[in-house]
Amino acid sequence: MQPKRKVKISTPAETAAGLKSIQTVAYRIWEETHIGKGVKTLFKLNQPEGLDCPSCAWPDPDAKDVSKIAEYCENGAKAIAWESSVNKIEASFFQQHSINDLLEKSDHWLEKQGRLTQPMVIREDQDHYSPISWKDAFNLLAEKLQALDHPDQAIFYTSGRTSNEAAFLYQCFVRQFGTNNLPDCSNMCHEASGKALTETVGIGKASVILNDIPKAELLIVMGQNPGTNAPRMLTAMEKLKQNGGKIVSVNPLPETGLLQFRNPQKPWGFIGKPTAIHDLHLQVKVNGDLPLLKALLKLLLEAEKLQPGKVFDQAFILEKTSGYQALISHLEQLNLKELIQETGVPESHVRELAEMLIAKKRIIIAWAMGITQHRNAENTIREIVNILLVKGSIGKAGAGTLPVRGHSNVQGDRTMGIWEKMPKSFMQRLGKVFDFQPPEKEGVHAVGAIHAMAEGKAKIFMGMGGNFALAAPDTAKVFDGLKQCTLTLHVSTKLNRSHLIHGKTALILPCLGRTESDISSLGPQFVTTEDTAGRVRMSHGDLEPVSPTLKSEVGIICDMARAVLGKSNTSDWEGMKENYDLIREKIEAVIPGFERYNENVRKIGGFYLPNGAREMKFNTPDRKAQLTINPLNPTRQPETPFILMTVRSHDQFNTSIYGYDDRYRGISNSREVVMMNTDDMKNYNCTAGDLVKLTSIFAGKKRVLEGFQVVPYNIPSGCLSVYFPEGNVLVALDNNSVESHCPASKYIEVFLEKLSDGRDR
Ligand SMILES: Nc1nc2c(c(=O)[nH]1)N[C@H]1C(S)=C(S)[C@@H](COP(=O)(O)OP(=O)(O)OC[C@H]3O[C@@H](n4cnc5c(=O)[nH]c(N)nc54)[C@H](O)[C@@H]3O)O[C@H]1N2
Ligand SMILES: Nc1nc2c(c(=O)[nH]1)N[C@H]1C(S)=C(S)[C@@H](COP(=O)(O)OP(=O)(O)OC[C@H]3O[C@@H](n4cnc5c(=O)[nH]c(N)nc54)[C@H](O)[C@@H]3O)O[C@H]1N2
Ligand SMILES: [Mo]
Repeated sequence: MQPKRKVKISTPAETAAGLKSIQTVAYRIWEETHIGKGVKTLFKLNQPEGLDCPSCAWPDPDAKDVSKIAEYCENGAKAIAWESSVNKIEASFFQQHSINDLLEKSDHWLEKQGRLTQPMVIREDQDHYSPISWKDAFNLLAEKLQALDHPDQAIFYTSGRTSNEAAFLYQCFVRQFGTNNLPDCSNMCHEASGKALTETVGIGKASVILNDIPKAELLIVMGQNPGTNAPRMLTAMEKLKQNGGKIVSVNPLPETGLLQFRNPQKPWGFIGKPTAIHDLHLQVKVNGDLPLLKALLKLLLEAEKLQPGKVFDQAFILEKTSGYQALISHLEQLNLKELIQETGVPESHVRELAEMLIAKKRIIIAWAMGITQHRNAENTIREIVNILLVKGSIGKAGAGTLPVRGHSNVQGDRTMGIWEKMPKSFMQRLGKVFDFQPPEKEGVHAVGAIHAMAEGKAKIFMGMGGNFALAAPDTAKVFDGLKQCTLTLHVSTKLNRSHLIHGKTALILPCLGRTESDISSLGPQFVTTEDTAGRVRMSHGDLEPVSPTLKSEVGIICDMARAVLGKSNTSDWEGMKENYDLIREKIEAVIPGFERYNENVRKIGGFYLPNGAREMKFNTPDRKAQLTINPLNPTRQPETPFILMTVRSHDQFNTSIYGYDDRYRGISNSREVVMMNTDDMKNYNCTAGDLVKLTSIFAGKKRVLEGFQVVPYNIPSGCLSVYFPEGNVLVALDNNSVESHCPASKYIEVFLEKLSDGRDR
């Protein structure tokens, strides 16, 4: 057996960003856009009146803090270059390439072919996509939807790049059609954060804003790789360090962005001395976080007993929280040594972090997928909240919760109603404003959608952006489900695997990207987005669209709604399509916090949505923040030797694979690798480059990934790491979080078997 691409291994980088990141940006922009186009866009990026970067959801600086140079990062720039590619896919491309031919190509190759430019269809027994007019495409969709026995047989997925305006209209259309089947990428991302935070502090979003970070005395970054996935966060972390704050990372991997940083925004930042980022790294075992947090709480409690009132914020606890006594009794029953042993972290490090927590009052805890993509994710997040609450560290400057969102508008999409179970108050207002009776039955989430398709209960799958076939867990099962559908339809900018793993009939509807100008018969329109900190701002693209045939997402939804809803139509789809201010008026009428939306969003920097936790007002049933008791991790199958996590490389945006180099980790030329501890390698008689087979067994069923190359890596013994989405074949559909059904993509129990020697090849 030979690997498809032979991995090259070098020493992981010690410093994030710097000169190399500028060179990488310059190269990518040149390669994709031939300079002019991409550079023009970069200078508008994340400026108060410019474009909201389509990459991650990290907040932008306030207008007064924005320098004249662009606020961008290497990976934001790559996302821009990738979207504004000069390459195009036209009808002739599909004449040349059959589905089977395209299925042989890599995911990198598919997106690299450039932007989709015209609607395409493939019908039963055909093996090539062919062009279809917009009108016929909408009529075909209408015909298929109307032929269903019940609206719940259709599923309407959303990825997180969709604007507020498009997301609001989309959910409105779907609910008028008659279903709440609105799964989204958030179901596989921060769903657990939303749930655990809403229960404990009354709002499922971050309680801090960008300006809080430099004010914190201690920032703990858990299960997040900011250097790659939210690089602009490093600028805020650098400021925190300059103000004397401390940073602690909790991660099975020593991620480069958490070690040192050279700020590429500063004129000579890339040649001067780098800023050291973390003061302490706790190298936890995968999912060692919950016992770690409990151990920390226990150490804090011991210290509080010695110096009452000096460690805990007793006034805050008394006035603002419920559940203190129960939590204390629970902690007293736990055994510190056992907890520490479960974390995999040396006791001295746990004690060092506890000392920092004891001494500090303004603490922020940030987290991302390393915490949420676990079976017990909600428990871990509630434990994070426990620590912040006993310290009184929420609702004041420089203190609070920071779940770092992924996609650039994933938080806004949820605010707009993209959720399978929106609260009654929202549904009532929606029904009133649009004069219809919204469906009451709860819809399916992402995992539920796959079950529904696989069991034949759902027959139509529509994706508003995204790449569901690859992003979802249990690849084989998703593929089967999608293939059984009568219709699959995707509104997309680039070709991806979800277009190839298709239903009996399939449609591709190409749309404008965020970087492109969106001009209706009434003139230029802009859209709005919400970032991780809950700020809503406008975003203008100003590149010429890659093709005049493209429609905006808003335009597509309005035309679709008119075709599908026909006479039962209660909305002014035509008016809203031409004038996005009319959509914002409706959003204002339905969703609290959007008062004078059109006026406020035109102000430089936009506006913040209300956030009770930020003001120490907890919107829970007893109006207090909840201290909770969370059971320890469920026991794993004792015989499985490894826990595997799936992570992103430095050269991808989710399933969009920009290239094969994970520069910071020193892994290049291949993504088919497994990062492995050197002691484990010895035990398995493995050397670098050996090919191995990984097998996960869940509920008696085996799933296999073969031919991956071993990379010796600084990862705890007993833990392995592969890249997402390649690792998704190993994630069993029902291996998900108990409470919010987020796939446990970071907790896959596996066996490893050596197949052949790297040295022989
Ligand atoms: N350039 C770029 N930017 C992106 C994305 C992208 O793909 N590319 N994706 C966007 C999206 S949608 C999202 S959700 C975010 C994702 O941002 P991240 O959450 O940073 O992404 P992952 O690569 O999944 O990284 C998870 C981190 O958690 C660690 N980890 C894994 N398991 C555990 C564990 O059990 N405990 C702890 N403490 N740590 C663990 C991993 O080592 C890794 O450092 O980024 C967004 N931004
Ligand atoms: N094993 C494992 N699985 C995971 C994860 C993991 O860490 N491990 N992470 C999960 C997470 S956090 C997430 S968020 C999901 C991501 O899942 P998705 O959001 O479904 O996937 P993306 O890769 O972000 O989608 C990429 C596609 O979106 C389309 N696109 C890009 N821009 C636009 C646009 O402006 N408009 C429209 N309409 N389409 C556009 C392009 O065609 C592109 O091919 O994956 C999840 N799956
Ligand atoms: Mo995400």
